[in-house]
Amino acid sequence: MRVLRRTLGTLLVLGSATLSCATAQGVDAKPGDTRARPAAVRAAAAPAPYERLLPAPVSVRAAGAGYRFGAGTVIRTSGSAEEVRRVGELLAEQLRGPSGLPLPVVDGEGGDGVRLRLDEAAPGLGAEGYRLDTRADGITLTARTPAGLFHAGQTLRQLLPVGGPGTVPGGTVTDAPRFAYRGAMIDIARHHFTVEQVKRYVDQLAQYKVNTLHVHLTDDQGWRLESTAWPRLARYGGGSEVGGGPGGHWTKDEYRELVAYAGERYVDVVPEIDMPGHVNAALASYAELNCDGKARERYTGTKVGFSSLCVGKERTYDFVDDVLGEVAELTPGKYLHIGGDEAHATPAADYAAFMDRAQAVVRKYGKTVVAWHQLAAARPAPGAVLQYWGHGGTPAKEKERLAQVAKAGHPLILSPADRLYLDMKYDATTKPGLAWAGYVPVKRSYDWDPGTFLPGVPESAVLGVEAALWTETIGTRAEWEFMAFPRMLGLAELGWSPAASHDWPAYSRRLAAQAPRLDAQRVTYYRAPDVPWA
Ligand code: IFG
Repeated sequence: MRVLRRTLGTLLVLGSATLSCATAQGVDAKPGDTRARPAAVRAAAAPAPYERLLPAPVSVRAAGAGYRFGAGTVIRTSGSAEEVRRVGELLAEQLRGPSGLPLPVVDGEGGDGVRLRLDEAAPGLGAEGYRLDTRADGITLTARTPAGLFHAGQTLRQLLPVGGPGTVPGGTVTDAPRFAYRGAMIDIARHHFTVEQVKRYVDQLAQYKVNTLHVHLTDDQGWRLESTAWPRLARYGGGSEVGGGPGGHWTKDEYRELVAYAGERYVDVVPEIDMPGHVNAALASYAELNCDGKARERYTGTKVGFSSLCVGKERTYDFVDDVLGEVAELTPGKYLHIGGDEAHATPAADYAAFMDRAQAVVRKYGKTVVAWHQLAAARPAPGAVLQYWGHGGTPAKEKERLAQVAKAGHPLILSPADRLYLDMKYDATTKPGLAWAGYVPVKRSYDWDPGTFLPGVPESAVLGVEAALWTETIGTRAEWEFMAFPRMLGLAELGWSPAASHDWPAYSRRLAAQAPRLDAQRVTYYRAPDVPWA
């Protein structure tokens, strides 16, 4: 990793192993060699747009004249696949914003403007990377996949003033993500949220190259997804939520709508049906699911760990098979999350036996298991992914077990509660949220390295990172956005940017520079005191 340290103390990372060939043409970082220093570096004034990019790209080479982006700009998708044209249309819509710039999307490479080019042979860009070349006559986005072109477009958005014309300085951004899985979880079970509200979150996540939305669909307080085979789950079990509100649920069509919307923005939806614990809504909906044959009352409190499916009853496995089969049918992505956390009302041997069967069902429907890391104490199925949600107080032996499981070939998603649980208060002044894992200020949420975080877990075993927003205390979009932003941008950076670009002072300045964009999008983010907002 070659790094050019700027006089302003900002890290501009030049190249990484995956992009070595791309940076072969990159700047050769010999201290003092001003010729090699990108124009953006020489401009010691306010940081050039390249300096503000979040997540930080792998390499930036600023040079040459810039491109005037404005009323005359055309978006060109050169005779490519229909999907590239769709990316072009979506990018035009995003770049237009409130400005009303025409930005027609035309088919055909020639002429100036913003060109989207698929190049399967583009070196070192991988499945999501891109190159963004800006010269006086236009801007060329190159990627091996439409996802890469989409990500290039999100970078271009940040190189322009919010929603309007402007000049993009000449130069080349070459970029690719550090981790494959960059996720956000939203709990719509404790408090019901609509598909429209979740779509807005998808827009915000995709803007920062987050590529996975994990939806926690079921819990003690509510079942939020329609089931054909077990209709009372949503119709009755969805009629409650924390605090006693009306709750609600999504029809299958609404769920399909969210999956499609997210897919167009290269965000994969991972559904979670939590089991064998966190199931009171199901036990309230069907007496036959209870060991004693009696339906439970619906629950509107915030306790956890008191409910369990009846592991010894065969009817339970009809339920598991039907529900997971229906969810798998709605899931184009590879992952299906079966929860597995806080099964305190399920004896350990029963838990292991249950999870063996539940994992086999997931596999039968062609999906890959994701489960909370408690599965490590049972028998993770081959290829199962474990999601770590431990914290400073998690016993060492629990972490050691995780390292063993990782070594046995189970990828980990890191969601440490004292870093990435967005329902953790920022500090004592935070109104919503909880504090059982301690306060999580913006800096603490960002300032750690997933590649070295868990002892004995090498970076190669880390599939990625995910920030989870549990909604026991979050009932409105304003509270949601207050807790999720700006910490979600730290997740985006941890998941995408090279380890060597990790630097709180530089990151905090780039984060502060996102304020006009967040303001324009009316995001009710927390202007945290540990961020140098303008
Ligand atoms: N832990 C529970 C969540 C939620 C959370 C609130 C997990 C995996 C505490 N399980 O996190 O259901 O109650 O911070």
